[in-house]
Amino acid sequence: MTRGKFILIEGLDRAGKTTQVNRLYERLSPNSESMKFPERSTQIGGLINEYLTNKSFQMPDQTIHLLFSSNRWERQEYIEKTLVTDKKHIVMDRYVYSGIAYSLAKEVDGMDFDWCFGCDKGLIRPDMTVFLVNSKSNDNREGFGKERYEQKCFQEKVHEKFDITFQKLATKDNTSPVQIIDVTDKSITEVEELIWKVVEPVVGAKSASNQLLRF
Ligand code: Z5A
Ligand code: MG
Repeated sequence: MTRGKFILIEGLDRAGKTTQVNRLYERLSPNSESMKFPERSTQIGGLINEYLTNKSFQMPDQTIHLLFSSNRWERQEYIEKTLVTDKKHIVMDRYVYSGIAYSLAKEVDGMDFDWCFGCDKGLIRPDMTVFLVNSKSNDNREGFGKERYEQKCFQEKVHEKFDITFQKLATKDNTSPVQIIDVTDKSITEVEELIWKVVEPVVGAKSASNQLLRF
């Protein structure tokens, strides 16, 4: 078997990403690993966690952006080993697109798309990204509002910036496609089936080589 496939689930807050990452990971088990960003268990992840959960913990917007990116870089070797050496699929919860969209939504002078993307250039790129969209607000779902970015008007801006980011990072030959899935009024199981419909052909296809895609 050639290398495993890298499937990324993105979406706004409480869209159900973690729920669906767990479902997909189980479906692909034992040939799968699940991962998430921010990966809060590392030293860098600890700083990110403090920033997200403690609103009085101050940090320049540039610094926290670079920490989110560093957090992805520190896990690259592990991602490569999992896909190429272990030949397992990875189901990922948030990654580069979240990194760019949330920072762009802050509308900080100088932090334009190129600036935000610069530090992520060269990271391993997913074979497919699934973007969960809910046309109703997710703010009634459990846990919403506890962390720094969880405010309705900010989330609307983030949605807009996700769309821009997907357009800017689209590849000409449609390697690494983004599939948008509308989860409005759908049950967890219904969403799971919609995701499986687009992911199954990707995980079922043989890779021509062990070569990984890169941003
Ligand atoms: N961030 C950033 O700024 N830069 C970066 O580079 C990265 C991230 C990587 C924390 O992320 C913050 O970091 C996030 C972006 C920023 N800030 N915001 N906002 P996180 O991923 O750690 O956040 P989280 O705490 O895990 O929340 P979440 O990921 O947004 O939630 P979710 O994973 O999408 O939802 P869930 O946990 O699967 O589900 C939430 C609840 O809804 C739960 O009770 C479920 O049972 C329920 N649920 C799920 N699906 C359904 C359906 N279909 N129907 C009904 N109920 C459902
Ligand atoms: Mg989550």
